[in-house]
Amino acid sequence: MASESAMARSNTAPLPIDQTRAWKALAAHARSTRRRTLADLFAKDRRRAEKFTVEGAGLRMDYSKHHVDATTMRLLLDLAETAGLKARIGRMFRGEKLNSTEHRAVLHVALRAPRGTVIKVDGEDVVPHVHEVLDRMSAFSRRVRSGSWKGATGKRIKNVVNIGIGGSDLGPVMAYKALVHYSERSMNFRFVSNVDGTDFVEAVRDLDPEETLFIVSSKTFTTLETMTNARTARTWLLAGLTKACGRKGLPADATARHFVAVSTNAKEVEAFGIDVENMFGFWDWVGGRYSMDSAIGLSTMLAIGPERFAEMLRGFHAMDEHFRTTPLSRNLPVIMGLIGVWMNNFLGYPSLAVLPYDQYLSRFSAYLQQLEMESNGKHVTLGGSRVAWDTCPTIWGEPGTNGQHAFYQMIHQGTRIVPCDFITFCKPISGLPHHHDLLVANVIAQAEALAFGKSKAEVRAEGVARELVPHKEFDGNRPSTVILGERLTPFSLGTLVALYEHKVFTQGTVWQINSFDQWGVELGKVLAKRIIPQLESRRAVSDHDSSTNSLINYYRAHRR
Ligand code: G6Q
Repeated sequence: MASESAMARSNTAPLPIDQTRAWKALAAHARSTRRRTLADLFAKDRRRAEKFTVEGAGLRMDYSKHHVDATTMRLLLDLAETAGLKARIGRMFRGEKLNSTEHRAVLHVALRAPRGTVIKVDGEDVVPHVHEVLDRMSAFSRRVRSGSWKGATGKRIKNVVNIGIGGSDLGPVMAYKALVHYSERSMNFRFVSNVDGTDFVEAVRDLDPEETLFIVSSKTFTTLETMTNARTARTWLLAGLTKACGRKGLPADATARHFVAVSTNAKEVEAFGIDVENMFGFWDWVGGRYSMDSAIGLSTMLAIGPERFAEMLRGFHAMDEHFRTTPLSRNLPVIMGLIGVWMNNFLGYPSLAVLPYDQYLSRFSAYLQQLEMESNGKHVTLGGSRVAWDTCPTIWGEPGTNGQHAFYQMIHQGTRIVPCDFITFCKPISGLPHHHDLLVANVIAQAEALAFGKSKAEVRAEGVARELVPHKEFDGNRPSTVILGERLTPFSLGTLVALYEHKVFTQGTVWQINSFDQWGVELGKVLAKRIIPQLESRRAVSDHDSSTNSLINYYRAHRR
């Protein structure tokens, strides 16, 4: 079987993945093992947990509670081989332009490459540029955190508001919440993303403009939501400062003292009134959803400081190295990705719940929704033909134990199987070890209950009334993965995010799709631009379908 790179060299399209011998073998294997339960698998092999647990970069992943055996894993690894995964990992790390529809390299791994590593794009080493920006971010963060950077009226900055959306928001929000324990508690961090004006209003309602710094985070610096919020922020700031300055009048550099930008678009940044000296750049080879460790992470660095940020980058890099160098059979992101393919394509489970048992990871599932679904929610292959197999499942989840008191009912007794990723850490941050034991007992118990359930006989033996027995029975046989880290730190957060980034890469490679573009978000944006003036127009609208016309006209009649 020729790999993608061999195909690319010979200029022929790869065989569709579902036509390959490896795929067909997995389909046959799935049919022949359909009736086998997790209880059967565990009963047959006392060393099962040990055999189906892998470790890397400080994380331990137990995937023994999946419907896999040695044959399944061999066939999945054959599939990875057939898809040319190993070679493609090398191509990503070498800076090849894997994002074929945008002709871009895919180099988030360069964002955490140590100084001295050489990674070239179009013949130029990009790592020195990465470190030049990191150094500038560090110097800036030190000034703000120490109070030597002053606002226009001479007050120190106490509030940082990140304005961005999608990839320029979800990572920063998730990372701030995840690492708030390590943050500078004398400062407030807020995040504004939604064009809904209430997002901005609520974020700044108790803030003093004299003490507030806005980071406008936008790769393009043209995004409707972000630029609308940025302009509103500038108006709010200047109004507040004008009042504070009174007769002295506003200093000429007022905007520049309270606004910095993270962008690739210097021209627009300057046009907005932000000093390009205070612009932190990144590059077209960093996708938005892969950018939380680039300058887009400036709010994270301001919160936790440059040293802790560097520790987070070391965590990312540790997982990058694990992914790049470890044999596929012991490679965490590869195994995670392949198990996902097995469940999605061969067992037919259409969603994945990601359930962190760590309150600090409260936005982790939301972050992964973008990372996974924007990357792999595609129906066209790299070659441009329609895929004949399913791609990304629906990703969802909330932190445990809260989820247990909400939607776990469906996970345990619903009609659809929902595979789960449970994530937790051995050592608590809270200083309340008893709470932590309760938390961890719950995550371990959930995985056990899902896998082994409770039979009718067991329910009866508890003396349950006959008519209640069917309601209290648990089928079990429901798959889950348990990911354990030592403690939630900047380092372990980096490893965890990189684990999922490379899982996405693994799956995108098998599914033969481009995980690095996002054309699917365009159409709605274009149509909204057409509708905006129609909402404000005095004339009734009739050039859409009847539903769209009626929604627009109803809103026009009721908008004020
Ligand atoms: C992510 C996407 C998207 C992007 C936002 C914000 O991979 O590209 O979520 O991050 O649309 O874009 P800007 O940073 O350009 O404002």
